[in-house]
Amino acid sequence: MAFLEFTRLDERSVIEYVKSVAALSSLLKLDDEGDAAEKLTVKEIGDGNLNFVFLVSNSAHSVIMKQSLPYIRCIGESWPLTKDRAYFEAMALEEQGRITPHHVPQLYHFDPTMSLIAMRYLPPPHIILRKGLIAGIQYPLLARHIAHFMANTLFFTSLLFHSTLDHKRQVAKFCGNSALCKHTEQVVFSDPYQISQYNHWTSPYLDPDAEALRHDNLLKLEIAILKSKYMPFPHSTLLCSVLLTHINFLIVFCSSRFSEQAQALIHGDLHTSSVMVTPESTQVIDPEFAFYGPMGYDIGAFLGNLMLAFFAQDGLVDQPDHRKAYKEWILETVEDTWNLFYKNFVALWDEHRNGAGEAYLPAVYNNPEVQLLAQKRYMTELFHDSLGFGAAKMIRRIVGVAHVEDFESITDAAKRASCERKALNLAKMLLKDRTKFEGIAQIVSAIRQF
Ligand code: ADP
Ligand code: SR1
Ligand code: MG
Ligand code: MG
Repeated sequence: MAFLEFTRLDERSVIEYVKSVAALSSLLKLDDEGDAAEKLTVKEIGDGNLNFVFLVSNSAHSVIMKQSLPYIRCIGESWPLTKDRAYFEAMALEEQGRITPHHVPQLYHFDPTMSLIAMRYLPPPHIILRKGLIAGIQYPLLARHIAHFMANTLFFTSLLFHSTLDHKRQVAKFCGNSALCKHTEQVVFSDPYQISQYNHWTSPYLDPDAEALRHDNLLKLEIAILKSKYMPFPHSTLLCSVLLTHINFLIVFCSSRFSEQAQALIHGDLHTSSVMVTPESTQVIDPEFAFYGPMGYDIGAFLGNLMLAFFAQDGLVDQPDHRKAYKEWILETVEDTWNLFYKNFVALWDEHRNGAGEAYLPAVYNNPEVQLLAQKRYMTELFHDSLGFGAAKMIRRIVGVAHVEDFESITDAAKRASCERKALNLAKMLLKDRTKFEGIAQIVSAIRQF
């Protein structure tokens, strides 16, 4: 069978597909003498929200085949979403794999007609990090690895490394991923703060909390500022004018803060289900939301999801004390991730300050005091962005369309709501007061108080 037009694959047709592609046949040694071809097994293992994932194996090798259909898997055909997302995922896997090969599965093959990616299978004991966090497993290298992944992918795709022309070329390569950005604008930055048919929460316990979000104008202002950093300029201008008609007294403040940020190639969905781990290995998967956006969106996604895991712990065990040491480990990981990210990122900046990056004049780098000031300012703004985006990601997972297994696996609804409320209150505080925090240690202290 030739796959000349888009065809939805199933466990049977995946085998036909693999046989029709030389690169995959060769990986699986299908043309060799012996019984590898006959023993090919296929299993659909997708447990994510959007796509279908097949594990194809035989005695020679195992390959992951990920296909995007023109809708959202966890909702169904009633919510269309372009299948072109596979193209951006393939490009991002390639780019991130080039920058941090030890933390990204190798891309074997991409078929734009079939919206299909073939990549390296991450074998057991790799599991999805979120599942490891629910099971109470510690990963001693996680902070170091994820900080390395984020510092390198973000620095090497930023204007601190790129010339302005290269940067614009790169931005253009990913700007077509606008449908996925639009989706995020809706489910992360808009719906949790308004009535939406997709929103849900642990009702009736969190009914007043969800309603309070919809009436909190200051929170809506903060989320609008972050949304405008996330999305392209024409939208942010529009958003600003809409907002201004409602909150006139904030005109001056608002117009000085609104700006779009094509800061770096971001993963775009870096929650704890986009990371697969063993105690020795950390692998980042699923970058289908990748585009040139604000760095803080990735850092915040990761930190915010660790915080969700922290607040879920008390609901996952009978006695809160049972996970005391584990909760401490999560907090250490939050702190280490930011601190190591900071250290790695600034080290890359120092190392490449005489490179092609044009964001700062050589005069800035030639004066140690000014250079230090420039770096301090940059990193402080990034820290505050990360806190804001992290808070937004926490809120959307409690009252928005897509929730997280950390809380969903707490069967007692009253207990679940109590854990979710603490996370929600922390997130609201972070969103409003993020610029008052000077370092990650203060955030950890604040988390302890909830
Ligand atoms: P979605 O975009 O639908 O969220 P993911 O890329 O997150 O899809 O993949 C869904 C699931 O498939 C993951 O949670 C993981 O269990 C499995 N998976 C995806 N990629 C790999 C891989 N390279 N190796 C092993 N398992 C994988
Ligand atoms: C219907 S929202 C589905 C969510 O899953 C993905 O992983 C993204 O986070 C998206 O927002
Ligand atoms: Mg996923
Ligand atoms: Mg995905």
